[in-house]
Amino acid sequence: MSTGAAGPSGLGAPPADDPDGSPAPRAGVPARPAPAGHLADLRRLAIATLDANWEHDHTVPSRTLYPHQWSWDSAFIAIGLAHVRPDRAWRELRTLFAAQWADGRVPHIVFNPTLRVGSYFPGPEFWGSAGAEGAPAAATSGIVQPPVHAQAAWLVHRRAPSEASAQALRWLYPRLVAQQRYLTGRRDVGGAGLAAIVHPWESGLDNSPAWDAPMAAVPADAAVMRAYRRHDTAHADAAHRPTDLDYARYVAIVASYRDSRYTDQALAGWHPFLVECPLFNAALGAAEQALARIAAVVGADPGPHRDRAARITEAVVRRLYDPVTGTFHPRDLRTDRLVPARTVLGLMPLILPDLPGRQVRAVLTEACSARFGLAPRMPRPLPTHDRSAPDFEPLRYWRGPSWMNTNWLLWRGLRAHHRPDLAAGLRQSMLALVATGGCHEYFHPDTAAGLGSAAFSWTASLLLDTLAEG
Ligand code: 9WN
Repeated sequence: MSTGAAGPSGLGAPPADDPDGSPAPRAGVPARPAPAGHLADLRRLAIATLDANWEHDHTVPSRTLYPHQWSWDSAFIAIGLAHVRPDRAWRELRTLFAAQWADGRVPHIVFNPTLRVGSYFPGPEFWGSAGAEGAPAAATSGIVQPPVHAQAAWLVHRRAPSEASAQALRWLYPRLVAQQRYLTGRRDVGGAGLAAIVHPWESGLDNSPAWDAPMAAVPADAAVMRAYRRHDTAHADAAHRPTDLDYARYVAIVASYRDSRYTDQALAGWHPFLVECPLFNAALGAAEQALARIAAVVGADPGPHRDRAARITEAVVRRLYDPVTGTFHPRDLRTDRLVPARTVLGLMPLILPDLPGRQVRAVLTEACSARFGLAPRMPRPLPTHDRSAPDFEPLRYWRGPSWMNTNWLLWRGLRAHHRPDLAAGLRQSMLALVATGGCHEYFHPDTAAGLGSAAFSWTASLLLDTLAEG
């Protein structure tokens, strides 16, 4: 596979394998603002990437690695499409929500039935959604991803409000409400008003060190993977992906849930992985804030959404904030303890607009520490894991590399909490990242070398949003 950088030189034919020739800024050297012409090139690259990944009624995250529709990808993608193809932005969200289950869950993958068996592992035959009560006609997975969709719908509408966008919101609103009801109802395993995730894939940060402790308790043997064919390692460097032992556990957790026909009843009694994740639950609270705004447009009452947002924020602080470390951690519901790893997940509650000042200050201290390197002038965006941790791995997926979506969420949080100085530094470093590495899936946190898929949709779409809102 190519891990070569794909800068904005390959316009119209995304992405070129060669870098644009500009030297990668060295760690410790602040990125210089890109000249305007350069920014126009970046924008063209992003649009070409999204156009190339458009598939009839949705956007694939990547043609090679992820050829179906993914839930939180579609939300991030819609946010970028709103700047250039607003009709597609709404189509993206409608297609995803057309596959919502009767209980309100929005599946993390909607499978494209025209693709051959084996185009992704685990595919529809493994998930077996057709056998589950309330599953849609389309084949889907049975798990979810962070609920960033209400925020996406609000941002798409806000970018170009029109009768058509108000109509799209009217269609989406009850579905978004049902999604929240599912997560705060059936998924409230801990009884505190937060949602539990039942699989690391539900976090979106699949192999984050945050999941090492809860995953260690899941019985599995890497040899199980001999019975399957992993699709990802045929398209990406195996050393940059989760291990076979990770996959053996992923498969075991899916099998546990699937064999119970994806019921959420009495999960605590039988399911091997149950965690309250700070990013997931911050998204849950931010979704209620977005729903309050959407409610005002569609003629519903915003009040209950504001109340729910306040309750979720309070529970995130009470359950997931550790005053000793000064950051947020996932809570493992099987042990009722906080997971000690300090990952980028711990910074994500900053997206909650009503996060109390004490926690805002703590998150900023953590983000600005040498662990993550946030600053008004910074060479690179934040990595996904604490740089000083012994298990920091700069090349392996969510265990160190920089990703656009976590940085974009933090950037939004900084603006919501009135830190334009830090938001500007982060924005500049995000633009420099893609200018150096191209629209890759993730990046080496020091060199910005592109890793994983070379034409990744949410990198492109969030780049468009970052460019537009300087
Ligand atoms: C499993 C599609 C998805 C993202 C996730 C990312 C990765 C899948 C995989 O790709 O996960 O869902 O096969 O590794 O971790 O965040 O939504 O882009």
